[in-house]
Amino acid sequence: MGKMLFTGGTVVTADGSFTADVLVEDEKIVAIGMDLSADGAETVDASGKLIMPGFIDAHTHMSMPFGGTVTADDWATGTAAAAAGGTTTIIDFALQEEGGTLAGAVEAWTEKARGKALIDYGFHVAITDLRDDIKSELPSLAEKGVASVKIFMAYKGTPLYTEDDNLFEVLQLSKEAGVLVLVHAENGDVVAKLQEQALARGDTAPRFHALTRPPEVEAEATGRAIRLAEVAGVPILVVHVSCAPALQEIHRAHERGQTVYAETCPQYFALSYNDLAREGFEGAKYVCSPPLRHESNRPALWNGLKVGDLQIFGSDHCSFNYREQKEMGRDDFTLIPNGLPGAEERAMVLWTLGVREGRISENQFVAVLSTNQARIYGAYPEKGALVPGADADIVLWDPQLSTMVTVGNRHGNVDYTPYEGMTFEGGPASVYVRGNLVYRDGEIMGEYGSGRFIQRSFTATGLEAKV
Ligand code: DUC
Ligand code: ZN
Ligand code: ZN
Repeated sequence: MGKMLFTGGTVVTADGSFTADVLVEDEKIVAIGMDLSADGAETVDASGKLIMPGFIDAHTHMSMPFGGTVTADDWATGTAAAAAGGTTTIIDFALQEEGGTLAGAVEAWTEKARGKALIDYGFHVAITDLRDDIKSELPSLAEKGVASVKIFMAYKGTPLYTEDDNLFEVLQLSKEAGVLVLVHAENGDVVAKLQEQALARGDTAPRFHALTRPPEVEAEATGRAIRLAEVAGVPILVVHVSCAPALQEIHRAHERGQTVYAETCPQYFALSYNDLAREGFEGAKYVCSPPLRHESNRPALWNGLKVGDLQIFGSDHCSFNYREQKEMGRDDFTLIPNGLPGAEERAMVLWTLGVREGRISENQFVAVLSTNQARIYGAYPEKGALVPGADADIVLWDPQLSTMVTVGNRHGNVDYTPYEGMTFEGGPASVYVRGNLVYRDGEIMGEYGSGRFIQRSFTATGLEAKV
């Protein structure tokens, strides 16, 4: 690509909003300022639009085997959905196979993305089998630009489940290895016990998914993981915080001065336990973990985003079709694959319920969708920032856009949407990855396979990004 000049828009960053032109050349931002000269550049009229750094979604599960099946979105349809939501980079979870290596996980995920990714991407590796050779292998992950690992404290009875001793050892090793540890915090033993008891009583409907994973089970695991990180003396990141009691544990850690990062997700704001409790088997469409909560948790979560206890808003996009996939659990809620699509709706949900309702500012919107993610995950300032030298990942956000979500206007590969019939305000008019147009006015414009792997590292931030 050549040169491009975005004119007439309002630049919105994590720090402030101002009127400026943005000049792009050779996939990079080269200048931001008033009345920049076009000088042969193609001009893009951004009037009436907000010019934001491309959104980063560091929580997706594309083509991932899980719950006896594989997620419905592959790297083409999943990144198309993400792009249509203004996302220019995803960081996806590569799973270590039982008996496999961390490098094997990265290789397998590299193959999944090959020829399909429409936007840039990175990986976290989920460690599922912590053998001695894996402990020695850990530092080589960071050298590959894979600067984060995930541990599942939940899903007892599956290879994902990890005991405390292994979680603790990974935390201890993480500093030296240069990787940030992410945790899925739910007490797997207690969930398994509650599930067994529910099934024994004949409680098989989807809503028992939530009733066997109460908020306290998430809060307990969140507090435990945070304390283990404190003992190990390292930062930790808690993904998909869904409820007030779990957030309270994070807030307490911040009061003690501990470095704890935390993510929350759109489904915990736009959907609730009432959806899971819908008539018949309809609730299966809303099964994800941690589960959808009672609405009373929302004020605390909004406050967490506002004051910075929650720094990241990720989608946890983990899509399964209703037919044949969610249906696997018709007679037993524990067999419903856990996960919801949300990469496409993530920013719209946050704009509609957050910015428009005055709960967070447009700058906080950019921070939690983009800048904080880049900083915390070691991709800043190449990603997550509108500054000279950064990749020209740009969203032209149209605050006037109004979208009624229905399965037919989604860009993913799922046979339903949990947001069916909801109307969201604001949305991306066009989306550029390294200056290349990938999405405009409802249409995918980019080339599948053009997304690039991004190397992440903590050499600049030393695992402790200030956000
Ligand atoms: N939760 C989900 O809902 N799906 C994938 C994994 C997870 O932790
Ligand atoms: Zn999880
Ligand atoms: Zn997830």
